[in-house]
Amino acid sequence: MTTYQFPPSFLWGSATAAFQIEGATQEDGRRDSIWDTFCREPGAVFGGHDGTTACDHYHRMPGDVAMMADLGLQAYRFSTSWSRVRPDDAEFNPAGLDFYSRLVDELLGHGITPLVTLYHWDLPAAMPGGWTNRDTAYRFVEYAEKMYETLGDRVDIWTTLNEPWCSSFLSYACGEHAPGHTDRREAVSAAHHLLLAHGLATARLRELAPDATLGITLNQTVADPVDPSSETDCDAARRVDGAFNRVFLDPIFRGAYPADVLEDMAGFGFEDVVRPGDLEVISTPIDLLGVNYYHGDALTGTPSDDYAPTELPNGRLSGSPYVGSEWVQSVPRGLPVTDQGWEIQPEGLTRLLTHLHEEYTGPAGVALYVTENGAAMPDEPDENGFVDDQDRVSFVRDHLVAVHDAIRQGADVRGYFVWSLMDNFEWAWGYEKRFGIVRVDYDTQVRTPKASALFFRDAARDNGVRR
Ligand code: IFM
Repeated sequence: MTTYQFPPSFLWGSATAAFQIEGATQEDGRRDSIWDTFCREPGAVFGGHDGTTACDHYHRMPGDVAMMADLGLQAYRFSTSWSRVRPDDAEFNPAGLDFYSRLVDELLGHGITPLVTLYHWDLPAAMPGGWTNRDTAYRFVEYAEKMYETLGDRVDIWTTLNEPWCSSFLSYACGEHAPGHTDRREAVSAAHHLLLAHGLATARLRELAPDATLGITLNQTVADPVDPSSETDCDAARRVDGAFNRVFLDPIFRGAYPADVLEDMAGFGFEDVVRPGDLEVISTPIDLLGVNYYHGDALTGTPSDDYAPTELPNGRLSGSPYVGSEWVQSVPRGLPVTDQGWEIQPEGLTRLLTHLHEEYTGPAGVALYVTENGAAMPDEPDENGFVDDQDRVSFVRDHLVAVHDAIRQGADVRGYFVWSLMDNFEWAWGYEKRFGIVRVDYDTQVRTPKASALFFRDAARDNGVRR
């Protein structure tokens, strides 16, 4: 048994997102987000599930914060809902602002550090054109300013966007997420405007709060060729690394879209949306990079019927081709998988963090945080609702060891946020997949910490894990 001890100030937390847990979608002035309208489209979400009630966190927030405190969580990453705070793209909504203000007070009252994410996909449905409209980026800044005005006296750590790859390519090209479009030009336009929104908001928040910790969260993959000696497989890996990782990392850290990505995506309209000065704004210095890691990909450029995309429960196809790619396919490697079929690959997290540190964040003096990592597992509650999820315990433990390895190799990783605090609305999968370390009984809304929650509580207390 080895003990993996983390640096003294390492932050142990859990993460959620507004639309996935809050419910109360039509209460106290909140109005539709693009996810509310998407959920109403027949076949868009598994079982026709929606966010109307979710975990009812909007009404149960004080109890949820008390539960976090009982679990010894030191930090909580949550998102504020633009649709609750400025519904209909009009007046700001005092009741919406008040909810987040009360949440922050409750957290601080329990000694829990708040990390705010300003955008976790629930764009007000009233925004014309969504993220394909450049104006949305400027509206985002107004919203960010308002959130800072409301919470800035108590919140020090802010991230602008969560996983812009999902809110652009997965949403506008793959059709898997709201608004469910399948147009590559729209995806490129959305990606650029999201990045612009990030840069503009970061610059404005920096003016308002010179000492705040500002950043963005990206979901990242580790793209490996299936056969490292095959040129087509190596090229497939390069393309995916470009279209998934570098298309966001390079503009933020280097002020330019990567040349090979522009070449791969020629004809998708970058030249129509990128205006002079945009990249300077997008590369406004940040202090932290949030990394969401779930698994890597083994890529091949050789078409084969063996690797056909799998059908999602909502009838759509997963593994939609990455935008900008020639034919590429992520190939199963025979690794154990989660309940969503995602391969479990902890060593990928070590490689990802050290790579990011060496190539991007280290030279810029930017800290890394793992802002999401976790697994959907086929939970089986006992008669008391307790889930002995040893599979999730192993997942989290192995990934924590991977983070520890990265730190040992020099990566400046300052914290780990398990996804997720509790079972919640898993987007196109509805409530079918469970990621929580706390079980939610959706009939009664009773919360029951799983074995993984108790494991994580002990790891946070000990500032380390043993394996
Ligand atoms: O549930 C999501 C979360 O909203 C964003 N990152 C990935 C999680 C699991 O799919």
